[in-house]
Amino acid sequence: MTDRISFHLDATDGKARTGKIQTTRGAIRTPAFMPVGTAATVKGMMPESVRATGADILLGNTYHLMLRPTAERIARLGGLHGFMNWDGPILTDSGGFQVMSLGALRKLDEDGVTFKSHIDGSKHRLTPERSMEIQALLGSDIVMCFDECPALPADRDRIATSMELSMRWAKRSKTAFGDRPGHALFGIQQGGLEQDLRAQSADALRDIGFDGYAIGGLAVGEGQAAMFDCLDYAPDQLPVDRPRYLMGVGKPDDIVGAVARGVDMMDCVLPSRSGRTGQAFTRRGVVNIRNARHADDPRPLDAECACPACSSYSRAYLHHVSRSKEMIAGMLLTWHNLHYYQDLMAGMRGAIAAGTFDAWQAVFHARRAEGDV
Ligand code: PRF
Ligand code: ZN
Repeated sequence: MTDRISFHLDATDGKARTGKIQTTRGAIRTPAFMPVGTAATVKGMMPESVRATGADILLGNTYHLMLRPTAERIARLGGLHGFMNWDGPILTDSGGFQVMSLGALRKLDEDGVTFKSHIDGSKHRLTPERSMEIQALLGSDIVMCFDECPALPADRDRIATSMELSMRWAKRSKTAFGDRPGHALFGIQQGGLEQDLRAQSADALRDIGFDGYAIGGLAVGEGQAAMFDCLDYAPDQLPVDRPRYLMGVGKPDDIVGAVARGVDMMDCVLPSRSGRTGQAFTRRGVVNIRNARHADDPRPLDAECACPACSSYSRAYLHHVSRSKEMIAGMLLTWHNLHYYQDLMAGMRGAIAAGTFDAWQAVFHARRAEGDV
């Protein structure tokens, strides 16, 4: 055990990498998928079940937790890990992105952003300093810089101005974070789809110096082809010896494409959110369990999946409880989806270590193309 978060690469295959991030609360095997536990819970899942899917780390949100139950209350109760009964590492997002997507009457200035809560309309303010304070109160293991991210498409001037502001906020985030042994601070690259702005952003972050580097500002409306074009160069602009985290991505094929381009960590609400609406991710693509064709189907959702939903229940049962909006439907489908995502990551880690990632990707795409039969 060390009091520093360290990153060790075990193998590379093309641009794809596999390794470990060592934290005081355990190792994170990379490429890693982080389930989203926005409000101190991965919706519908007990933390031990999330762990059983193969997750090494969870993501939490400054924005939601500062509004309810507040960071100060969580700190008084001993921190987020104990509060939510998850003893593994937690990464927290810094709030800026969620303010922009969820908050009302947002007002952005050089110092920070003022907004109204989506819960009760109350007025709040976030600055880089306050975001660092909240993430420290939560006890987050990996803290994210406070940044700003325009939705795409946006014009180049807007993207440049916003990126420059985010870089000034990155500097303030680093100063406010200070020196906290055992806790890591990640910078966030911005710059939209402009290669030179991404390079400027990467240089600015590297000059400040962070424990890891995120790629922000993608998966905000540009589509997969444009995102992949950006990922053809963006990871290469970041330090090779630090983890690279692609924020808020994505569908299984987005994740595979990102890993192939040199990304080490990802998070997305998709597997948990889709589970609650009857969507299942499988080796043969997306299955909508509410579709009438499953009503009499005694087969498991995915015969190759070892999760509880697939080992103990039929498609007919999952169809019935999902259509009936029973709580167990969201629980079982979320469990399956998170298990599938973690199997996907484990498969990629194994293939990268074996030097067979190209062949692995070919099988991944071929099986999806066969479809659910
Ligand atoms: N910044 C932060 N969080 C994020 C993003 C970002 O750009 C994204 C973009 N996909 C998701 N979450 N701080
Ligand atoms: Zn399953």
